[in-house]
Amino acid sequence: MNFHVMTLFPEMIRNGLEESITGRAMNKNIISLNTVNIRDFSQDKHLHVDDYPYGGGAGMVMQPGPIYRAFESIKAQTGKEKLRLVYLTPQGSVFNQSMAKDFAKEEDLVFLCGHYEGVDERILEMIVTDYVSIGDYVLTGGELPAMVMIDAISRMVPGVLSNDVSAEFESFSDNLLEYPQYTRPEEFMGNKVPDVLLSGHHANIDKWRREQSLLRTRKWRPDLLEKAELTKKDIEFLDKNPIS
Ligand code: 4G1
Repeated sequence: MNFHVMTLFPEMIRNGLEESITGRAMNKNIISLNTVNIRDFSQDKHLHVDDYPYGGGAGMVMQPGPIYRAFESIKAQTGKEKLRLVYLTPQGSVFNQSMAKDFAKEEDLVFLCGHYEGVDERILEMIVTDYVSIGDYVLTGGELPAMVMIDAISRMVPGVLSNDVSAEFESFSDNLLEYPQYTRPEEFMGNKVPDVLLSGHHANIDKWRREQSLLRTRKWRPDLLEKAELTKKDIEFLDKNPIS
């Protein structure tokens, strides 16, 4: 899968994604990252890419020309006339795991990162196919949202995760929070690992983990529990264990 990112801060995107699992996936050529510096497409002698908003108001707005030409260069490079283009914006649909899976089906995916007060509306109407937000807070630019999306989408691309991790994940994309994890030592500063995990009794371990997931989801993310597919046993267990 090829990610293309139109940004004023290409280094930020590259530096963030070349580490860890996304970095390894790039080295293995399972994904690629093409950062396109919008400033390279300025035709201004001072390399400006922004100007004052018509109608007045605070701050600056990114101009349509450099973004248009940056996108044309990506179309030329891919040889594709139609490309899915995500504009990261607080006005977009809130990103989730099912969107990550859907975007992971694309061969090429283009991101446009805004800065200042945003981007001239006319170029958005011309090229954007998807308006996406990563949540409700104020940021300085769309770069971190693009990195968040690329990370989440990459791990849905076949070959990026090891087989056992992706199989494990599939069984947990079920709207429940994960159960607590423990590793060595068996006792840390007087705190022991739950006995059941040391028992070697796999049915009991699975049951305990399922119950922990149910309890945590009810306590911290009751909104998710409403979307989860609960068995009769799950419901019985929750009813027998009142909220702590
Ligand atoms: C009004 C948050 C403005 C921010 C209301 C999540 C935030 C892109 C995102 C802003 C951005 C709220 C995102 C705000 C984002 C132009 C450049 C927009 C940065 C910009 C709640 C600044 N998910 N924010 N405006 O943060 O790009 O994708």
